[in-house]
Amino acid sequence: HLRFLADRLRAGETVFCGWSALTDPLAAEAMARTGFDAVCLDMQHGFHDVQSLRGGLTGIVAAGASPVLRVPFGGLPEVGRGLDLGFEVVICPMIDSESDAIAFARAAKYPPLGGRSWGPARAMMLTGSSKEAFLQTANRRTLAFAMVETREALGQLDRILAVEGIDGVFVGPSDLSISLAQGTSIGPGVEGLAEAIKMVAQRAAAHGRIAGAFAQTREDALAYAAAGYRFIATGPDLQLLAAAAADLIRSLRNP
Ligand code: 3PY
Ligand code: MG
Repeated sequence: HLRFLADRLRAGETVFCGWSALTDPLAAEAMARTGFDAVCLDMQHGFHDVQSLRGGLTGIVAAGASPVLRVPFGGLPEVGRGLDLGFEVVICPMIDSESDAIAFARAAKYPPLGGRSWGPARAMMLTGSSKEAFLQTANRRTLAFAMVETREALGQLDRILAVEGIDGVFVGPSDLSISLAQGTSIGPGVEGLAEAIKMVAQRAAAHGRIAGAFAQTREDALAYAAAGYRFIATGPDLQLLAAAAADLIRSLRNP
């Protein structure tokens, strides 16, 4: 593809990212072929592992979309492995404090922003650059998104956003709702969730960072875009498949 997702987001474009839980590379490729700007392979709640990332990334890139990775909880080793494979964006779950954010940035960025370790053989094939050129451009070509999905993270939001090497935040509304409701409830109706979602976009903009969020529904995706979110992920492949199948069988039983 002509431009990296980082360039498009920094230019202020709104990008939509499909979400893949299924490890068959055709699932991610099918989403990438539909016109999504990017597709995220999910190692946290999806079924992806280091093996399935390779084929999934190949399908996404072949379809002209940008490859995005969500690492597992605490998955700092997977941050470097994912970037070495050529993922353009890495999303890290449950970044609750400034020190979590610093550890994530350290894994995702080469010095002076961090301490990423060298070994991007596959990523260099994709960018076609020399070692020197790769090293000089990697920190700005790739994006580190810290997930804000707890009450603690909201409390430290400005400090998380100020960490050099954190390019953006990514709201997980399910976990954030559980945290705000102290485990008594989940979902968009939880008190304080809507305000928190608006506030995160404003604070991100104030720090010159990118606001991203996971949207459960089409309506949420459009509301996030209107609230200033620029990286909007939605539609896990497994759920889309199940929903389309449910519609089809319902319409066949009740023609
Ligand atoms: C959440 O809503 O908690 C998420 O992590 C979305 O992927
Ligand atoms: Mg979550």
